[in-house]
Amino acid sequence: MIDRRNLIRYSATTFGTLLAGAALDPLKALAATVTLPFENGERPLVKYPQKRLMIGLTERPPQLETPFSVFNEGVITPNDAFFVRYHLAGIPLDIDPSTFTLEVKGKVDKPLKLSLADIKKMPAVEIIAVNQCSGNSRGFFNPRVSGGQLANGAMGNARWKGVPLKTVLDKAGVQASAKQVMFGGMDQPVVDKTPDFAKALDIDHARDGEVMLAYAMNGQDLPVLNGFPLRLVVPGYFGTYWVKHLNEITVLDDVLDNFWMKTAYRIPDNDCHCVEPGTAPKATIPINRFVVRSFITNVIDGAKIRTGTTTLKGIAFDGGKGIKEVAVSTDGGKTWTPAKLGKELGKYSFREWSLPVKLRAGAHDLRVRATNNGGQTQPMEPSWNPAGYMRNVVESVRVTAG
Ligand SMILES: Nc1nc2c(c(=O)[nH]1)N[C@H]1C(S)=C(S)[C@@H](COP(=O)(O)O)O[C@H]1N2
Ligand SMILES: [Mo]
Repeated sequence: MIDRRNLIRYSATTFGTLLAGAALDPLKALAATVTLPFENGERPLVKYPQKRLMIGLTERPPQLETPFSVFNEGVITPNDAFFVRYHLAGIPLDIDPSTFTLEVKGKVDKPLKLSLADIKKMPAVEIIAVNQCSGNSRGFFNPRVSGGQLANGAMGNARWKGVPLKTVLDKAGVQASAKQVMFGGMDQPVVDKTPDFAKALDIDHARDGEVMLAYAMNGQDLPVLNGFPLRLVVPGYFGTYWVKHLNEITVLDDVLDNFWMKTAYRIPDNDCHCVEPGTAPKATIPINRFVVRSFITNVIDGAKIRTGTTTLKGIAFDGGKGIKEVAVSTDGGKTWTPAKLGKELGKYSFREWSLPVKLRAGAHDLRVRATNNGGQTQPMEPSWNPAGYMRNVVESVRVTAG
């Protein structure tokens, strides 16, 4: 088991030792479990360096889901509770920040090799933005689909600090033929046939000034499992583009057609990005921006609460237009009342909301629905796609007052 004192003394270069020595099977050490609200939802609670107890999805590589109660603690997700998603078992554990280099190459006039110190010398920017896995909430899909069976904890909201990707691309001098920019991290497949993880953004998106090379999260170095020492932050876009341990940026004069762009992470090419359950889409596009979502965070499904006035609270977010309105229903969606919105922390952040409601004795079906500044909202019925991406149905929280 990991010793708490070790955790406090932890440094990036000892991470590998800690993980190898202590946590390869942290699950049994604790023997505590939680049950997510779908079939086969039993999960171990696990302890990794720099993380509090998290919901364990896989061990190799470590994949951790945030316990949902964390979202009720505050609008910023603490680093030690932020979810972890990896594809490849060969994750970099012993990273020396003093020798780390980021390479910028491909269709550029001046290829670059930047140290972390070089990057930290450039003018820094900060943004509060949600990172959410495409498969967040996949476990609720009906019919079920394959992939990580996640509840609603594969998302988090943090204050990211770093340099705009544009600054670095401009230094390198992007050539006129550029179409996309490819991002590679230090993690690697452990078997040859697994394709290495790399993602790409269109050149205009990469140069929009918002996409960021981040070295800090909530005022601290990135946690190792969240991409130390440098990661891409793509505000409003699904987590798959937020490449961790980022050490290679390649400007392409073509569209990247590797496994991770051409085969995986694709959604049906239609308005709802959905198909009839059980069928395959005719045409697909790469997954991109978040759809609007909202959650009640202070009352959980199945809870017993006191009759009378309860103040419901929660969070809402979207892909970057910003939240315009949040409405709450206590009768399963028949009638709606606007909630009070919390402080605006930027259009990519979670937005808090609250509303006092009066509940008579008996069963109630609580719902929350957000609308963004683009008029987009959440459907009352879940839509389906074969990969289990982009769930954004109006969720139902059934409670009994008495
Ligand atoms: N290097 C690397 N970066 C990666 C991935 C990965 O497997 N390797 N997974 C991506 C996916 S699918 C998600 S959802 C986010 C998750 O970020 P987090 O682990 O910091 O929460 O990382 C992205 N960046
Ligand atoms: Mo993801």
